Formats: sequence, C-alpha cells, structure tokens
Amino acid sequence: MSLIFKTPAEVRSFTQELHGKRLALVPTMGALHDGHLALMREGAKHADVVAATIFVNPTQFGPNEDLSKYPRDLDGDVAKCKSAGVLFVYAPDADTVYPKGFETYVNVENVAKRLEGEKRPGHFRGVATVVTKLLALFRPHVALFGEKDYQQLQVIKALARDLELGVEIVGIPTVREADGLAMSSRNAYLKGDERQRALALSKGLHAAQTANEVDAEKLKALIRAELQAADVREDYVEIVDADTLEPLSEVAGRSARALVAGFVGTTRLIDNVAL
Ligand code: PAJ
Repeated sequence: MSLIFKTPAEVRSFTQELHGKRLALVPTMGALHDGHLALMREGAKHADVVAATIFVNPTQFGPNEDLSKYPRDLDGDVAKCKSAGVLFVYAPDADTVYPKGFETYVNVENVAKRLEGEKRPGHFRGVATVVTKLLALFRPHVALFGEKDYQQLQVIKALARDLELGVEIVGIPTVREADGLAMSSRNAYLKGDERQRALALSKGLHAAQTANEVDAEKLKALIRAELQAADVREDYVEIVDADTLEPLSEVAGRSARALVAGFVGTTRLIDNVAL
C-alpha cells in the first residue's frame, strides 16, 4: 500500500528519515496514464525511493480554462502509482499549497515567453511556482518531467539551474498511443470523431520530421496541411531552437524542435517532436 500524505509536515518527516537514500520526484496533476507511469518507472532507475505528487494546480489555469472539469481520480491514481513502484504520494488540497496570504511567485523569463507562455498568460508562472515549492519541500536528487510538455521541461530546467536547487531535471520521451496520439489526461475530453481527428497533430509532426526539408515555413506548411484536413484549429505551429525555443527560419546545423497546439472541437491539445 502506497502512503498518501496531505501536508508538508508529513512529507518533511518522511524525507528526513531517508538517511541519504536517493529520492526521485514525479510531479503530476493526476488522471494518470502510461506517460506518467513511464516517468515513475524511469525515476526508479535514478533513485532508491520514488515519490509522486498529485495536485491540480489552480494557479496554472487561465480563467476560461478547464480547472473545474479537469479529470480527478485519486484512488485510481494512487493504485497506478503503486504499480509503478512509487513509495509515497503527496496529494495536498489547494488551501494547503496556497493558504490565505500566499504572495510569492516564480517567474521564468525568456524561455517561458513564446508558445504556451503567449497563448496561456500566467500559465508558466503557476507551473514554475508549484514546481519550485515541490522541489523545495522534497529536496529530491532527481525530478522527472515529460518531453510531451517540451516548453515546460525547459522552463523547469531553467528555474532549477537559476535558483540552484541542486536537483537533476530528467526529461523522458513522449509516450504515445499505438496510432501516434500523444497520451494526455485531456484526451478524455475527446468525443465522437474528435479522437480520430486529434491524430492530425502527431501526423503533421511526423510529416515534418520525415520530410527532407530545412525551410521552417515549408515544414510548418506540412503540419498545417494535416491540421486543416482534420478540421483542427491551429493555436500555433512553430519551429524553434531546441534549447532556447527561439524561432528558426532554417533547421540546418542545429538541434530544432517542431511544436504544435490546436483545438479539436473545444479540447486544446499540444504535441512536439525533435527535427
Ligand atoms: P501533468 O499534465 O499531469 O503531467 C505530469 C508529467 O507527466 C509532466 O512532466 C508531463 O510532461 C508528463 N507527461 C504527460 N503526458 C506525457 C506523455 N504522453 N509522455 C511522457 N510524459 C508525459 O505537467 C503537469 O502535469 C503540471 O504542469 C505539473 C508539472 C505537475 C505542475 O503542476
């Protein structure tokens, strides 16, 4: 049976008893799928003890986003954590993480500006704040995050480096369904033909990845063609430097990433690949 903690004091008293054992942390918002479980299993390769957090973080949702309908299943999630080798789960309430009078936020600058940062104002401030709090509370040796949220991974690497948190940030490749759709808790929102249409994101990215093409505009056109064919409304399509996330006009001679965000009906999905 995995242990479930609800307060920082419980986490602290547990981690203080680890006596130098290596600790891996996997922060999540729950509604766990195989992508989350892959992070936990990878955590076990880097540490003696794996901890997970399940917290639907209100500060990273915009006013018109899906905070209230975000899928929640704590009992099912805890069972999945256990099956993936997690020793304890921290699942605090929002009032515990953000008590009355809370007034300290973490802002990452350049790498958080474009893409998700531009389309979801305040999103990365919320992510950076909660992840900093979790890293400060757990003091893990390693923390694991998915490349599925590629910009988020870069934002977290930046804050861990700049705030000298002494944690190794490990990224793991995106886990996909058999047909290529990137696993996401938000896939549960897809109704009727939307599940099939959602494949446009991974199909478009695959087309860009396998095209013998260096021109960013032409690569973006390949991705857009798939979105349009499936009636997926583009939020952005970008070709960027894989480290700085600065837009590129050509991918030759440097590591580049293609990122896409689009609406399938009312559901907003994101995906990305290395080029
Ligand atoms: P959440 O969306 O629950 O994702 C938790 C972790 O799982 C993130 O690191 C995310 O990148 C990773 N992940 C999600 N889908 C994945 C997939 N298909 N393959 C591999 N990894 C995947 O991301 C968040 O929560 C939050 O922003 C959080 C970091 C917990 C801060 O609140």
